[in-house]
Amino acid sequence: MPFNTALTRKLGIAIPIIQGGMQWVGYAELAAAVSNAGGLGILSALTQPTPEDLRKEIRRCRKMTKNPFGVNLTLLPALVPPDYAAYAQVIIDEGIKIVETAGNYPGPVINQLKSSNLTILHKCTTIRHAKSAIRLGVDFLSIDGFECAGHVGEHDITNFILLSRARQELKVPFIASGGFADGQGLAAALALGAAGINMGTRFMCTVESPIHHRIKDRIVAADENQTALVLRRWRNTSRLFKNKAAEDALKVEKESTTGEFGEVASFVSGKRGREVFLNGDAEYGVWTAGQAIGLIHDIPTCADLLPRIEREALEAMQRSAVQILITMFQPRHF
Ligand code: FMN
Repeated sequence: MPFNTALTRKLGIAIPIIQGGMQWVGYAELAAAVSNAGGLGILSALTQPTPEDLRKEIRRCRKMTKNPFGVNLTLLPALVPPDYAAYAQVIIDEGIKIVETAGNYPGPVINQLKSSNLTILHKCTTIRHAKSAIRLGVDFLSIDGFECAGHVGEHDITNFILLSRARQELKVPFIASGGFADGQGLAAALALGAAGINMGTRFMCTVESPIHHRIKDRIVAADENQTALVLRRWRNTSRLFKNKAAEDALKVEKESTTGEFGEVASFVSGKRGREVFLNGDAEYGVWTAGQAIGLIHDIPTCADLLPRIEREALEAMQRSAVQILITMFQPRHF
C-alpha cells in the first residue's frame, strides 16, 4: 500500500480514492466495484425511493463486497423534503460506518449519525462552510472545487486555491474533490495537503457504472469545454453536461422577466435526467458532469482504474523526486 494517509487509515481502505455519491448512478454494482478495487464506494441514499429500499440496497452491496463502503445523504432544498432522519436511521441500523453528507443545514442529520459514532465526510465548496461542518463534529471535509460536477456553490473558487486554503485553515483532514480523474491529479492533491481524492465524473465512465453505454461514449468523446453552469440566478448553481437541454435551461434563466423558478423547472427536470442514463439519449434532459470530462478517454473497469491511478501518482511523485535530485547536483550559475 504505497499511500498511507489519514483517509486510508480511518476508513480502512487501500487506495485513497472515494467514489462520490451520485444520484441515479450510485447503486450497489458501482459502489461494490470501487470498494473491491481498494477505494471507497458510496451508495446514494436518495436514489432509493424509500428508506426501506435503501436498506435492501445496502444489503445487496454487502453481498458484493467484503470491504468497507459508505452511503451519501444529500440535503437539498425541496418543497416536500425526503424523510432524512428515516434514511439516516436505516444507515445506522444496517451497520454502515461511513457517511458522505452534502447540502444545506446538515446539523440534525450529522448529530444523528455522530451519536452512533459514524465517520462523516462532509462536502463543502467554501472554507466558511467547512469550518461550520467542523463545529458539527465531522471527521473529514470533502472540498469540492469549482471544477466539480453538480453543486459547485456560488463562489467559483477552483481547487488550486481552495485546497491550499483548506490546508492553511482547517484542523481536520480533507479530501480533494472536483476535477480529478487520474494519478497525476491524485499526486497533486496529496502535494496540496489532501488525504485523498473524491471522483464522480470519472466513475460514471467505468464498466460497472449503471448508465447507458451511449452516455459513457459521449463522456469519452467530450472535452473540458462541454459543461455548463445552470441555475445561478436561483443561487443553486449546478455544473451539467452542456447539451441542448442545458442550453435551453440557460436561455430561460437569462431571459425570464419574472425570475420565477417555475419557468425553468421543467427544463432541469431530474426525471428527464434519469431517463438520459436509462435510454442513452444524451440530449433528452439535463445531466450532471464535471470539467474532468475532458480528462476521460476510456471506459475501464474499477479493478483497472484504481491501481492505474495509484501507479500514475507514484510515477508522478518519483519523477518530481528525480527532478529534485538532478537540480540539487547541478552546478548553479548565478
Ligand atoms: N454529490 C452529492 O453530494 N449528491 C448527489 O446526489 C450527487 N449526484 C451526482 C450525480 C452525478 C451524475 C455526478 C457526476 C456527480 C454527482 N455528485 C453528487 C457529485 C459527486 O459526488 C462529486 O462530488 C463530484 O462529481 C466531484 O467532481 P468530479 O465529477 O469532477 O469528480
